[in-house]
Amino acid sequence: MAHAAKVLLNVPDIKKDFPILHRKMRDKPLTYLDSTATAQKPQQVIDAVVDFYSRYNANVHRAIYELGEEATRAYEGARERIAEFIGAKDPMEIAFTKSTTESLNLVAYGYGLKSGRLKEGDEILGTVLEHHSNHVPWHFVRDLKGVTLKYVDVDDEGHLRMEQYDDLITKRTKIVTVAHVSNVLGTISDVKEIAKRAHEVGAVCVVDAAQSVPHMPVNVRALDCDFFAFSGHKMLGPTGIGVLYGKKEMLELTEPLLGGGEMISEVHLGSAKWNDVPYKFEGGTPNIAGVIGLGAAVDYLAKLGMPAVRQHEMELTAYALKELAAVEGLRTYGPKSVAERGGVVSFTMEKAHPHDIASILDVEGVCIRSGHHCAQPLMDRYDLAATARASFYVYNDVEDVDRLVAALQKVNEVFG
Ligand code: C6P
Repeated sequence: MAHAAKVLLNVPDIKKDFPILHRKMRDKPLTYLDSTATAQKPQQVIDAVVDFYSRYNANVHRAIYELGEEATRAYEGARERIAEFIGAKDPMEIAFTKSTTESLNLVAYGYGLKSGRLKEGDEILGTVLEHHSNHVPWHFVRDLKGVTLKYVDVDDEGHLRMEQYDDLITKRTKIVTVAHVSNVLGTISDVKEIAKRAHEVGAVCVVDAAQSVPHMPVNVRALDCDFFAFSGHKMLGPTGIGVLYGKKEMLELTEPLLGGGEMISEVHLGSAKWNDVPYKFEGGTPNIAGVIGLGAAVDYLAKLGMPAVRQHEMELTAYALKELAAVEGLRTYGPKSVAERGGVVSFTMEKAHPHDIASILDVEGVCIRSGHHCAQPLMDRYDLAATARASFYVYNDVEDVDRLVAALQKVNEVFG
């Protein structure tokens, strides 16, 4: 098969950094095409975590002894590099959580429910392409505060219908929330424009950046969003570590979720005063190894260069869309132009259910996801129960796409 895609990343060298990619799956080379669910980890990240536990494991922000200070320096150093990676003005605008899910819940509870800024009758505007983690927390706010939830639709190709913001944003809108990149369609949202529209009526803009930060250059200051949530495990880092970026003044308005050690400046029997931002959100012993591992992941991605990562994924996606179009009975979803989408391709096949597709691919050592991808409202919008989904990252190349396509031909053979 002709390998048309020209890549800027040196994928053979990158693959060498990922030990898991050298194992066999069902006696076949492992073809991992599910990085949208979670990314694989380079040795550099694994080593950073092992190094912490082997050489300087201690609690952070508490110890006077050198070992504890070493751990604290590594923890806070990672915060600084993560802040720089997303263009935050100040590392104190980075709060550590366990995931995108927790970050979005923190905004919903801490800003939406507890800050006193939302009143009955106010409106929250989302979109139909959100992941469940950017739907359900707002359901909680609706049920407890009596606010109204509204949604911007997508067109048949999966673009947000931007003209709907004209009508759906009103004087009562207090929060406008959107996924930066859809985990199903790959659609890239115009966050800068959406944040501008939100600010025109004094609303805040909350961005689910789970699928953008790992895959493209982002700059929260240029986007001018108020909150920005993402997960470490989708960007080569460990599981169990997430980030909530917030403009300093927004984090100050947000109430903490977890009460406990380190999140306070003083506690008496009847009262407590919160610590400064972002520490008031980091109650209890944090995921120190996770933060340090995420710092190493950010170093790894910064070294590759995020413009190159994005270019690589665009070229690979263009190649995949072309090759998939030649598979009989296969239909892809999402924007046609790779400039408007991330490196994720959802598809269905005429003869096989997505779960059957994924099972047959598994026999070939090809890992893809099938199902509703935690985006059931989007599935409803297209009248689909499920799709199959392949997603690409820095360690994927055209050979991986070729193996995917060859395995899909087998699906057609099996289903006649
Ligand atoms: N999407 C997928 O296979 P957590 O699980 O908290 O790290 O991330 C949640 C999340 C939020 N927003 C978007 C856009 C996402 O894609 C995800 C996770 C995975 O599509 C697992 S369901």
